[in-house]
Amino acid sequence: MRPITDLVHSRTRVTPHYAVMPFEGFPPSRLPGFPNAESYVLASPAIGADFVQFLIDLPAGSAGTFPADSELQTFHYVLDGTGQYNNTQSLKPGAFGLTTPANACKLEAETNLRILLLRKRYEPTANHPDATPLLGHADDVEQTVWADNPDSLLQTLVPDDPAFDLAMNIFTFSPGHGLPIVETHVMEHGLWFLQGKGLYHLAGDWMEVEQNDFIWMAPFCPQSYYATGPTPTKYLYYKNVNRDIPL
Ligand code: UGY
Ligand code: MN
Repeated sequence: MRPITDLVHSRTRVTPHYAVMPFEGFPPSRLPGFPNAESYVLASPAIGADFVQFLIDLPAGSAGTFPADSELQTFHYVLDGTGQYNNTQSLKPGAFGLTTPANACKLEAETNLRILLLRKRYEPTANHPDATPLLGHADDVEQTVWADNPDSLLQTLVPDDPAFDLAMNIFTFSPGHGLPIVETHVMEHGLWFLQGKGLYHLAGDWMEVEQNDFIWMAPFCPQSYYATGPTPTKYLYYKNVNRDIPL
């Protein structure tokens, strides 16, 4: 919270095509499965998104659960702290996983745990009637050179495989580098700014963005980015992929 003597000027902007929302503007709420946690809804159908994204602060010694569900898969990514996921994964910054709808997603905090969660309805296909689970750590995911530029590196935390209907990627851009074009595509994005700062082009607006900002981009939102100094940019973003477009 800012001192009461400061002005309340904000970079927050919500439009039909995109939203830039610095974290300071989100009030915490409680989720039924996470009664001890401060939960922040970053994106939901209320803004036009076809997914829900949360940031959850789970205090040390407490736990939270999304119960098994017939439709919703849950992706988790640890921003800070330590804990356990379903008694099968040690949580620390960079740990991630995908829980299929058939399973509960239980998170236990050993130290204060700050975690990003994204929930999406799984879209079955003939070859992949059921969602596929996944566990990993960002440090173990290869950084590949993107767009022939060694100063722009991409990590695909969820493999680019038809078994998965979502991508969760981390971009790392050296200062001065970014997306070399304005891209426009049917996929949505939910983007959490992990590190650094820069300029995001969103539907014709150039927006200053930095660590702890959240950006939602609607389908066909024209978008581009370049990092400004002095540290590299890192952002984690969601994208719906690998499925037909329902008509
Ligand atoms: O994968 C993407 O669509 C990515 N290039 N978009 C973005 O970073 N805004
Ligand atoms: Mn994109």
